[in-house]
Amino acid sequence: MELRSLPTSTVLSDNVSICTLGNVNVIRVLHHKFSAAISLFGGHLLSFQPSGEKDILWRSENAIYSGEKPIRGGVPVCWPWFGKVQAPSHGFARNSEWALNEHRESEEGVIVSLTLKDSSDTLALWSNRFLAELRFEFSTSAKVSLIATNTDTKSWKMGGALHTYFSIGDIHQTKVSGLGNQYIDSLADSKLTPSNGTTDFTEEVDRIYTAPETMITIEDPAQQRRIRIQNQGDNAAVVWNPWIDLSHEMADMMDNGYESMVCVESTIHDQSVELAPGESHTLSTEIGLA
Ligand code: TA6
Repeated sequence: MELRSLPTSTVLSDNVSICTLGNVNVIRVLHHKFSAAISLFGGHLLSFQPSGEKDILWRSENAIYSGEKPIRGGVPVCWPWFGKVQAPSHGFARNSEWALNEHRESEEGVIVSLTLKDSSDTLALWSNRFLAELRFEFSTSAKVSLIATNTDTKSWKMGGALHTYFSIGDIHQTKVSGLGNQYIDSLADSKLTPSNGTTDFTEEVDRIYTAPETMITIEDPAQQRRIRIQNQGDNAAVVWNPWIDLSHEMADMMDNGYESMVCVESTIHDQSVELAPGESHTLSTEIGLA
């Protein structure tokens, strides 16, 4: 799906327009340094492509743009929890319609901000009042920040993840480093397992690295490139590749989809951030080519 060529429904400025993909409204940003696309459904970054490069983000060829199910690929926003803490899995933010708050542009890049507030729908799932902002800062790299504010009169706890799907040439040649010295193995009863900080991929991987370095690197020799990831406000980096069987099981994934993607996620696991009324927390990830 070529996002650059979607028909425009509304022009917002020289660089920013709105277009439609299936049932979702997409903010498309075309700038001389990059192009990007954000779905308002989920506040979901679908594409980030520095000029002259292939997309850094992976999207499933079978992704569903119904405006009901989370989109497979890009940067799903998992919030206010990560995983199956309660239903829906990975929180409601990725299933919610976000509002465009502002967009600003310059020679250097473009900033887009979206917001999501508590509503009767969210309160039925999670009884806390909040304001969440997603701030996208695009230039030659892309920084995604999720700023959560407690607008309630009581404290609440949150987790979450910026569940980034990276596009790689060949998973069999891919190596991720900077992951730190241990991980919780979600495929082995959450066993705490020592690590040398690097992993390659020969089977399904679903790991919560609890002491990642400030810079994580994906080596992608098949596309002759290296992706750099800098996360903040997290307490873990989740690394996930579904491999063969799970790719077959997922309706919105091609059978061979696992070969060209890897997730490296800026994560708050265990609902470990507690916010008092009026307090905010920022979880971010910055991605770019080395
Ligand atoms: O982040 C890894 C993970 O939690 C895996 O366990 C895997 O199931 C994946 O996310 C995708 O979850 P989803 O709900 O999007 O199918």
